[in-house]
Amino acid sequence: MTNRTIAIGDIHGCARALDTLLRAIQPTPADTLVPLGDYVDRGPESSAVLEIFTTLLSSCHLVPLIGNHELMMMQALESKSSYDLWMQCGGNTTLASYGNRLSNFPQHHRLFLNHCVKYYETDTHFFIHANYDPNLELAEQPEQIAFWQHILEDVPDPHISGKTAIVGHTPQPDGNIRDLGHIKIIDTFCYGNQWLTALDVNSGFVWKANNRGELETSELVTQTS
Ligand SMILES: [Mn+2]
Repeated sequence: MTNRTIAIGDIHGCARALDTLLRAIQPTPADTLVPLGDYVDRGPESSAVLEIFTTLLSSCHLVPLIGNHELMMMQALESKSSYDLWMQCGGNTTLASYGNRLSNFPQHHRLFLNHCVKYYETDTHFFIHANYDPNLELAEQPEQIAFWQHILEDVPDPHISGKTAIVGHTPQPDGNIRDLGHIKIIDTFCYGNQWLTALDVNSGFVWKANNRGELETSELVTQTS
């Protein structure tokens, strides 16, 4: 049995795509799964996505990252002004998936959100929701960059660790991974009728699923060494 490290891009309430992806991956206790954050908002089934992850905690090594949408949701559970911001950023769809009552938000989903971390790293890769400052240690990354800053024309240099960055957050409208060598952006715009992507970071194997239950597999070919 090989130990895989598999990153999963931004899900945004696309439970059917996530379910399709996991059926294909068939995670085992030897696998580390690193979903990159933004599990909720915009898509139709945020509640179902969190339910899938809470059950997955017992079947593999799951390291869920925090995205800006989890941040907004957790803050909305605490304060009215944050609640209004969340509603403007797609929180209304998440609320609808809980029957439009925040009081329906179950304790085990709250525990799952509290379990999410800012970043994760292996010997060769690091994982963070949005972006990074190449000159700062991972633990020192500012929130504004780590959770919010898109990667568009202005691409950060390789990180001081020398590790390859795996990020989400910046949706790729064509539904394909943006592979910049030292950075791989795997938010492939599932809620915009494109794909949800999973990447085995060591082998380059790619799974893509969508909300119609379709699945495609491929391999990243531009691995630089
Ligand atoms: Mn995001």
